[in-house]
Amino acid sequence: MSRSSAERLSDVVAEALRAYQDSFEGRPAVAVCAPGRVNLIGEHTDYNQGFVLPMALPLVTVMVGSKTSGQSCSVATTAEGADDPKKVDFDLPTDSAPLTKGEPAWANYLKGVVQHYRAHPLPAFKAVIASNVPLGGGLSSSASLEVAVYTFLQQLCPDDGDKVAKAVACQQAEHTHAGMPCGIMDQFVSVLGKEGHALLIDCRSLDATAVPMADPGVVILITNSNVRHSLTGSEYPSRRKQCEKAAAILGKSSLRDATVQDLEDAKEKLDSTTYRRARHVIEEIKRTAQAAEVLRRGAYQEFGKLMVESHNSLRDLYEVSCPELDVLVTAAVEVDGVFGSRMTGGGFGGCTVTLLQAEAAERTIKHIKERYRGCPTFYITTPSEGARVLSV
Ligand code: GAF
Repeated sequence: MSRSSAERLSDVVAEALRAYQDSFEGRPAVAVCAPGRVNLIGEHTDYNQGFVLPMALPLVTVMVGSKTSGQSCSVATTAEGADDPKKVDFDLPTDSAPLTKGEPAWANYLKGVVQHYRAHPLPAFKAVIASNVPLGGGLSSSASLEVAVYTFLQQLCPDDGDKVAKAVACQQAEHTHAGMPCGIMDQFVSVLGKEGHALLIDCRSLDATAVPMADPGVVILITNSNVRHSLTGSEYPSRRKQCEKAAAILGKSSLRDATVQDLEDAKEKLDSTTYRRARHVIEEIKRTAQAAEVLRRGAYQEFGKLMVESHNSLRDLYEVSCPELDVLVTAAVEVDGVFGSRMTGGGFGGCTVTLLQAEAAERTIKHIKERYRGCPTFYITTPSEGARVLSV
């Protein structure tokens, strides 16, 4: 926590360079990185075409490598938690032989992005991936990997530079090769994140507005519960289906177009689970637009209140929280100087995000440690830049 983000980035780059030397010898021609993210508010709204308000983190996935001749690519990973084998070889895709998913799981993100890359012909390459985004911690380790791979490929075979299309291609990779029907938030902010700003993303138009967060007296504390419940795999797609069902019953193309009044009018046609899911989404979309406006004014108390409302709604209506996240949020908001706290990301474990006065950070961490039975990890953080090319 005491290390600066620049130091942490150079650690990951050094690790990638060492692994490259071990695996392939020499120095790579290209180095890039792409950040993980934390979402301040607007949860499970992206696939309902609503608003989200994430920011890019100083935690990144780095990819270093070089072009090679022929058709065969070779990529190794040093990322903690990646399944075996840590090195894969595969041929560039062709129309008759596309890259398909398989094992190891970490390589599916890589192969998915190669398959969905938007410019041709791609040369073969050898590369190493390293990351300090905690895997499965709800800080978008997957999106940061996808966006790092895409950014790397751009250096080998430039595309048209359309950043939104880049995010969409990475989202497609996650759908087809990781089997996760995610929304656009994580890939979008990993590509377009802006230092010192959160991004208010309209997930319908795919427009984003940067909201400044440069008050030195206010910080973001991320607390990783270090738990991941196995429900995640099936629950996310099922939530998505419930939302689609609710929208169809309300006669809307998405819940973005629905109001609480529409929901009340149709209450008799909805089972209680579908009603609660839709209620969360409709209110969360409204809360997120309001939160961005409040943040712009520096009204942190109001912002904090909206964060807590969001958490309660995710816990009670959307049912994606878990006891560990609830304890972390309750503990955080007990501390003087904390504006608000909530779970962040898909849920069922992972992290909470807390907005607080900088001077309250130490006592908040101490208090959470006393109240939480598990082994939390803390990051005090500020908004960072999206994917970028590094010098080698
Ligand atoms: C995951 C998904 F990948 C995002 O698209 C988003 O839906 C989020 O869960 C919940 O807000 O991170």
